[in-house]
Amino acid sequence: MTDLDQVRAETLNSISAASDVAALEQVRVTALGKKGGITALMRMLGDMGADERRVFGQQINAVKDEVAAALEARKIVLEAAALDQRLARERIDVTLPARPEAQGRIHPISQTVDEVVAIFGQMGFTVAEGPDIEDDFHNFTALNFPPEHPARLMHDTFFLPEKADGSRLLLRTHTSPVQVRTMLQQKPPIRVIIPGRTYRCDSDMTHTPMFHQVEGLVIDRTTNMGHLKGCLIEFVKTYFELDDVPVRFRPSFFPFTEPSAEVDIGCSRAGGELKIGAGADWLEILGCGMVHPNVLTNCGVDPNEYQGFAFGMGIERIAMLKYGIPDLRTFFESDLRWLRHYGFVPLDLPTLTGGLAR
Ligand code: 2NL
Repeated sequence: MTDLDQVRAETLNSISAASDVAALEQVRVTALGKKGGITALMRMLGDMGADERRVFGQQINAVKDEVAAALEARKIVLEAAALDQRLARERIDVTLPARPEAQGRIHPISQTVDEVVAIFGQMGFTVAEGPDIEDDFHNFTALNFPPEHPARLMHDTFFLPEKADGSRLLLRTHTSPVQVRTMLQQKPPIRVIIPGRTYRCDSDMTHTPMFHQVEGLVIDRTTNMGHLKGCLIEFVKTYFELDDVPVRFRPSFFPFTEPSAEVDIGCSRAGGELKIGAGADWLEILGCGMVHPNVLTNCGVDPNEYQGFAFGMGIERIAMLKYGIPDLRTFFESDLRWLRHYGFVPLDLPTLTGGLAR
């Protein structure tokens, strides 16, 4: 047996014995690499005479081709085996039952915001957000609160320490400054709702220093009181999941709207139990009005071209009414037993087709 026969036989044996792609690569290097057996034989060609070199050269090339083909064939087999192993290892039985139900609960505030967003989203509103820390212009001045007007005091504002220039930032007392920012940034038509935290220095049975509001704003060339009424009546029916609920618009006052109204819905308090829907009594649920021309002007919107309506409501209040939560202060006590009782399952997202709350 010549050296070539021996290298050929050993290499082909090692190829069939290689148990994975890495071992196979090692075999290739041992035969064909710089210091490989076949490579060493090829170096001998240089010392041969022309006839001998031609014969040996052909033999060695044939062996190289044979080895290359064997390497390739073995590689395909080993790669397929490796893939099979990996598929077996990563196998997932998709028919297994889902994991046990999540223990966490969605807080009624988040749930209510999600429901309100779903309802107004369907009507074509987008959601906007803004900073909790505001300045006097966005929270008061732009909204037509006269300077030193008692309305500013009415809001029981939390102020931050005074700055060198005498001005002081504040915690927003309503979400309206976000509408101001929206009007300053976007051109009409505008349809936005703004859910968010608000702050007032007030704490008793029915007030917490931090609470939540959703406000809405619609601005277009011909937006009118009829649009406001239609939009809010539709909202109330969808939110309380009642086909027929009496709605009353009662004249009111806000510095930023003219005319202004408060919206009451029908209810019954017979037997000491509150039931929303037809009944002898009324329940106030939100405030609204046509945006005051001064506010439009302050926000860069020409009141001779555009008009709009706005509304605002307290999230805690509408959550308490819908879900029968009797005490406002329990919202922020972080009591897990309360959350297990009043909270919502994370995957039950509110949709108008699937049901708002389940
Ligand atoms: C309420 C009443 C309201 C608004 C909020 C608003 C915002 C801009 C211009 C005009 Cl930028 N109005 N917001 C209007 C009417 C009522 O809230 O009872 N909130 C809890």
